[in-house]
Amino acid sequence: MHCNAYEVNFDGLVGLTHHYGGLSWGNIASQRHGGHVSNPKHAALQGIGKMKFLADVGIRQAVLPPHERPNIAALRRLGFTGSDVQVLEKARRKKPRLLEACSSASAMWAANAATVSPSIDTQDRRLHITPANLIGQFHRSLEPPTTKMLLSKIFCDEKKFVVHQPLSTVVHFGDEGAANHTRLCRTYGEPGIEVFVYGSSAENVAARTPKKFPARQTLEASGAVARMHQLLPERAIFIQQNPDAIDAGVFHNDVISIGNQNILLYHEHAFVDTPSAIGRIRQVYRQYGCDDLITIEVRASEVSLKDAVASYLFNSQLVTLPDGTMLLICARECMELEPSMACVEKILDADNPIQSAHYVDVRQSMKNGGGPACLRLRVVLTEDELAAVHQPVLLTDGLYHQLRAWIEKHYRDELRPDDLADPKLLDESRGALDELTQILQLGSIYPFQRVRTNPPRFSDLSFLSF
Ligand code: SUG
Repeated sequence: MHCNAYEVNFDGLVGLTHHYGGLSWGNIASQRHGGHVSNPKHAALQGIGKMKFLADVGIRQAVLPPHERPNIAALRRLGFTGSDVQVLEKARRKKPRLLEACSSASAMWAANAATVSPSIDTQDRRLHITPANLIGQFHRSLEPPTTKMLLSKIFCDEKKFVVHQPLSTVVHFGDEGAANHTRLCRTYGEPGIEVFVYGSSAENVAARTPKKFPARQTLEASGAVARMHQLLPERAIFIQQNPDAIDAGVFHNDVISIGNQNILLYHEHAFVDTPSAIGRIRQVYRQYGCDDLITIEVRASEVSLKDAVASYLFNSQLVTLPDGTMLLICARECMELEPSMACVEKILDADNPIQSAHYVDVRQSMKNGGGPACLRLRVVLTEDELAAVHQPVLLTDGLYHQLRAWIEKHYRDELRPDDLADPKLLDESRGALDELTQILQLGSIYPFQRVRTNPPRFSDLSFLSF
């Protein structure tokens, strides 16, 4: 069984309120940079710069729009009342941390938006998408309803795509999406095996768990996603992440391992009992992938867990170029840390399909713990499926230039946590998103647009509550 298929990268466009809230416990970069001044314009330009690079090397690329922030509706649900401006001002005075959380641009990290199984892997031969519930962190738990709505718009052909509801919003089913999921296959169009990596199990309390930082993904969530996606049970593997790695700041598996087609690159301390985990993956891959998996293990003596987290080496994007060779797209930080740089050189020198590396500047995102791979959701699509996707979100040269101009026009180049209550920021944000929905031809999707068709001004909305 084989068909022509592509991996399309859907990147989250950085939102206008991108800031450093220090919101993610267990994410070392986020903690370290909390309170720093951010540059949303730079962040958004770095993001689309990366997208353009991928498109230019021949990889299909698409865009996911930001969510509406500050999230006034969420602040209202927390008891802040009055006009929108009053809600912002009260939150700033009484609970500035909540204002920061409700203003986070965290939807940019699209690897956490959902888990995706291509149609060739599923029993009903439709592509399945489960938006992640992201219940581990309050600011991220605000994302799923908008994510579900956006994905349903983009993947709207129900004969080809299924966009599920996120899992129940309880700790038992903590789900962080594709950041803890890797698909291995010979070519994208052939059936693959899907590897789910979890941090803890709600039902197996005897299993070792991290001592310091939270495990965000549960085995129960991964199992439910695999069932919802109608994967053949023998082709879905569940592996426990090493609790010590989580305690070292590896809050998602994509910070410590990466797979693409028939390659798995991972750190020696990525999993609980890494040799037997890799043995299982190899065995299932051999049984169903008709081939041998190429595994590249990076020893702690080469790159320590600390350096892996600092450089985000394993959060590089590993992509297949049109000529069949693979390219590693690393964060600039890898160049700045000798062990990570040496490791990339060693991988390039060795006998494997990874033949080139490229370093991208996504520093604004990195300072919140989001590397190149965090910013994208991989979706394997056949020709027919690609044609059924909402076309205006696919990145063309024209769209790239339009988005650049849109960013230059609307984004601030400096943002402090205190600015989040600025009524002008709310206005700027809504005006920009309104224009973006026109560029991407998405219709009226944001709460503020359901009130009226023209971009509303905060002063006009002061009598309303969402
Ligand atoms: O969930 N950072 C995100 C980073 C997500 C990275 N994604 C992947 N590894 N796939 C998180 O911790 C920080 C926001 C702040 O502190 O302002 C934040 O949410």
